[in-house]
Amino acid sequence: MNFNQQSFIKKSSRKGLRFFDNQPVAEDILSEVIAGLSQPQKVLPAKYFYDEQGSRLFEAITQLPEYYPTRIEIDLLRQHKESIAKLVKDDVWLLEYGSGASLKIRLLLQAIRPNCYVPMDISKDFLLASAESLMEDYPWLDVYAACVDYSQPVRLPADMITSAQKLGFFPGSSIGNFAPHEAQIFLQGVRNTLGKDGAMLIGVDLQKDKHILEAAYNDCQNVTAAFNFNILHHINRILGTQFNVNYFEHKAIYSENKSRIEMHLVSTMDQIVNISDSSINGGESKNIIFKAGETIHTENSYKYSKQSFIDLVEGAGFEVRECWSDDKEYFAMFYLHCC
Ligand code: AVJ
Repeated sequence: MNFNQQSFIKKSSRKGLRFFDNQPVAEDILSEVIAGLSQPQKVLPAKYFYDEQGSRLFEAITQLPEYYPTRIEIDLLRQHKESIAKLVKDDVWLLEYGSGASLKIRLLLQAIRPNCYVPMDISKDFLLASAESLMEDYPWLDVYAACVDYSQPVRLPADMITSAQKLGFFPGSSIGNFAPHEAQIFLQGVRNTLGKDGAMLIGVDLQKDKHILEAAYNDCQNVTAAFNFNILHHINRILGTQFNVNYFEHKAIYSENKSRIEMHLVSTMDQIVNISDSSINGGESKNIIFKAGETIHTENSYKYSKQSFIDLVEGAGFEVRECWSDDKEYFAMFYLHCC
């Protein structure tokens, strides 16, 4: 990722909103997409679901009857927000990874009243729009938005470095998008960003019956399918490729032995998709060949037991201070402290 610091710190036109713009550039996206689609099992990084349309589709998913994680997590935040507020210091900075619509954070703001809220998301327009409406509703809140790809090491600008306590917020079981070994590396990076006195509030989807899991990713209204197809629409728009989504089908299955939901796009026929963008890299071009039935693996969503998740976070330099979950133990929220 190539960038120099200065040019990215902007004063958004929106009143008092500080904004750090480090959105990935097309070059990097092109080489990442070509690399992924050139593998024996074709893959596309899940982060490319999230253009503005993708962020909206995900918000729609969170409203679906089959998609239980968001509802349970919101209940847990409502129930325990006072306990969480008692655990953090008055001048805390709240750093949210993958903030999306910044809806869940609203449940904590009044109780915690952070000194500064730092929403981080790869979807720039959605991030800025969400930050703006938050500032309208919470005029006392200082917001410093950061358009970043948090799956990569994030180097925050100097004026985002503070001696105040930092509370990381990573809801929704987005940690599940990382394979466990990658999740550990990511959490170690977060641990370093939060510092010795830091803390982390993280939501994780727990292992459960396969049918409940598969229903959550194969909803009757096909919103998840639309979300899955959107990765092709997004790539077509930014790289000028000609993927025809009608030549693909949505598939989401639970792998018991890998303890993960896998989402795929299945090619319904033999087809060739050319990936080249003369304006990028002097016209790097490649034909991607699909056989009928071949898939693009678009997302993993790993599910944990409470113990396997405790092992993961302890291995990344955190200690578990609190754990809250619903009666059916479908979803858990952990409050961690940096060791
Ligand atoms: C945002 C990654 C937590 O894996 O459950 C929802 C994304 N994918 N439906 C998840 C998603 C399909 C979601 N995360």
